[in-house]
Amino acid sequence: MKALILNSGLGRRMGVLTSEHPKCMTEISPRDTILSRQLRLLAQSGVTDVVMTTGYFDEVLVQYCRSLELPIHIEFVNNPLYAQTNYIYSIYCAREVLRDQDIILMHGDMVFDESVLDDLIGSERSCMVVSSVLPLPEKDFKAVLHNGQVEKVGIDIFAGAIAAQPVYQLKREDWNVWLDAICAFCEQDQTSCYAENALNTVSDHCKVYGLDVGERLCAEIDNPEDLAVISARLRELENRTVYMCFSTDMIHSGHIAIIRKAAKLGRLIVGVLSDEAVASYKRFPLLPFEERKSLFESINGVWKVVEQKTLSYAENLRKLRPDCVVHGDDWKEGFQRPIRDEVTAVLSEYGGHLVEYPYSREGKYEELEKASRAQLSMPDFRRGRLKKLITMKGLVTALEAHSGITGLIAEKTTVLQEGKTYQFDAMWISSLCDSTAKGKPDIELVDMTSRFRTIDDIMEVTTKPIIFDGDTGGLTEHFVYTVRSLERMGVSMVIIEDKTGLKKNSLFGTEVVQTQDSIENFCEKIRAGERAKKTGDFMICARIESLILEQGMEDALRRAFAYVDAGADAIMIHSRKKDPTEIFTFVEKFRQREKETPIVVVPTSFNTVTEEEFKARGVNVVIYANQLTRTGFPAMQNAARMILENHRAKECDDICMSIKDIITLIPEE
Ligand code: SPV
Ligand code: MG
Repeated sequence: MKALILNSGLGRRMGVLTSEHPKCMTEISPRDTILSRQLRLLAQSGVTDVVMTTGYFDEVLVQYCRSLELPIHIEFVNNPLYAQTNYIYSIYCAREVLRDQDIILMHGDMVFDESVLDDLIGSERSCMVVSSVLPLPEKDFKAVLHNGQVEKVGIDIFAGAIAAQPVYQLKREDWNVWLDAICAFCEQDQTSCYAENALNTVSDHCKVYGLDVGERLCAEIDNPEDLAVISARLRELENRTVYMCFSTDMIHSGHIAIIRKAAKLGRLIVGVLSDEAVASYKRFPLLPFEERKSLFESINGVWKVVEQKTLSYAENLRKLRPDCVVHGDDWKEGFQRPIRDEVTAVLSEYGGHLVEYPYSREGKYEELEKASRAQLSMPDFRRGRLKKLITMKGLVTALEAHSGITGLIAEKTTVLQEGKTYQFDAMWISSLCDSTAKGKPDIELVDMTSRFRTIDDIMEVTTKPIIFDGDTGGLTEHFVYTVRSLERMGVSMVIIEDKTGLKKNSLFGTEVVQTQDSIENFCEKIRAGERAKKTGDFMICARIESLILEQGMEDALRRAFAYVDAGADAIMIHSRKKDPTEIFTFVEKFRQREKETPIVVVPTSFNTVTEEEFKARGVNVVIYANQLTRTGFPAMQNAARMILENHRAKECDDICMSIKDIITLIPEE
């Protein structure tokens, strides 16, 4: 595709402004003349072949074009009769280099928005810029359309006409028809009319359609008043800001394409979601915030990068007041809908607007996303994430999982509330639930090999960090092997409780005989475990049973500090009271001396306390230890009973998942 720019004319109405150079060299902004802007935009749109007709100050014009050093090839064609003829004759002079081409035709005094040029170039059929919203100009071009097709163009036609601009995209076959008509006109000495006069004689065969650009900028500069108006309009355009938000850590061609489009609307500010927001929204980011920020900073067209701390755009929009927000149209439905509604509401507070482009989820993106999920599930990636999440969020939550399917539930369940998404951060492999699933009591009867098998089943289908219930840790000599195995598998934390002998579940409390280990013994076990560790990522958490075994607060605190001194990476305080007071007291007293070591709680009994309150008090990990087991098995018992009672399965159908749902629950790779 070639561009034809008509620059032969005298530009008389510009007065002194054209006393030393042609009109197209008039400055319209600190960085551009009319011509440099046209050429720059053409080059950016990939049109690098230009035919330029010259006449008035032709030498000056040629020198000027060279000085611009744009990646464009320009063929200059002089119209020696420029003072006596109109541009129809300039085109005639250039006919040999114009025939049999798709052409972008524009007058040398046209200034237009970049998006107008994009639409023009992107048009599948020949077209001319028109505007159905602008008033009819007194002296300039107007067009009459029939079924969208241009029937007639001229300056004197008013009836049934709309405003038009001499900017065209012409497909080769249409252009050849028009060019032949131009040649016929010139060969009959009709050289002082418009080229459009020739077009009007062949509009039946030269099918040019109106490209309605509405209010977008596309105007010619004829006189100093036009210049003032258009320069002001450009200043406004160039100061416009556009906002987009990204959560991705993988930039692909789809992102680049939408960034390019957005950058054409103004100076593009990219909001990069904080690590915490990404982790709560989809998955743990492969690249930390700073790296994702640099990625966007290095993309051409991005003016500025800022942090967006939540899924909600409101804070950044109120601060930055961008003229528009750009997004794919996929968020009109689904869980992002409330976020979109909020964006629309905030934009309307100050007159900003939303621009949405059709969104198509690329297969390539799905592939990349799958690959990063696979990476997140690898032991080295998974292991370190619990520590990072604790640092990032202050408080993390873990849900019990005892099989592949319960692992998937912990992995995939998300809830959207008031523009925020919530999901569990980690999984807890409970000794109680693992044993229960195997029909065994929670007395360290299920051996480590079997427990590791459970971990493996879960790891195979999930990516989230794992906290393993290590019971008492067994003999110190055995515990060191457990630590190494868990660490190698990619588990993030093992929690061992300070009991010894035949362990029973803590929720029995003192109803059964349970023996607490001595501080010395347990500290030695912690030290041995710490020595066995190979990475700084893996955490050993010491669980204090003093409150369960009614040994009092002093004992609990003494043990907690001793365990921290022995090297424990975290401590867990347990209680079976409904009233959370003793937990709160412990946390408060522990935090008075120990600011950093993470505190873990399992609020099965004291379950009225919210995560927010735990966080405010200084707790770092909340484990929901057995809720999937306690809800799943009663449902099964109920179904079994119903079948027995009715001697058939029909009655329990209503409480069953459909066969289709169960088959599609787990998609195949
Ligand atoms: C488990 O889930 O196995 C635990 C927590 O150890 S508790 O059952 O509360 O002791
Ligand atoms: Mg347990």
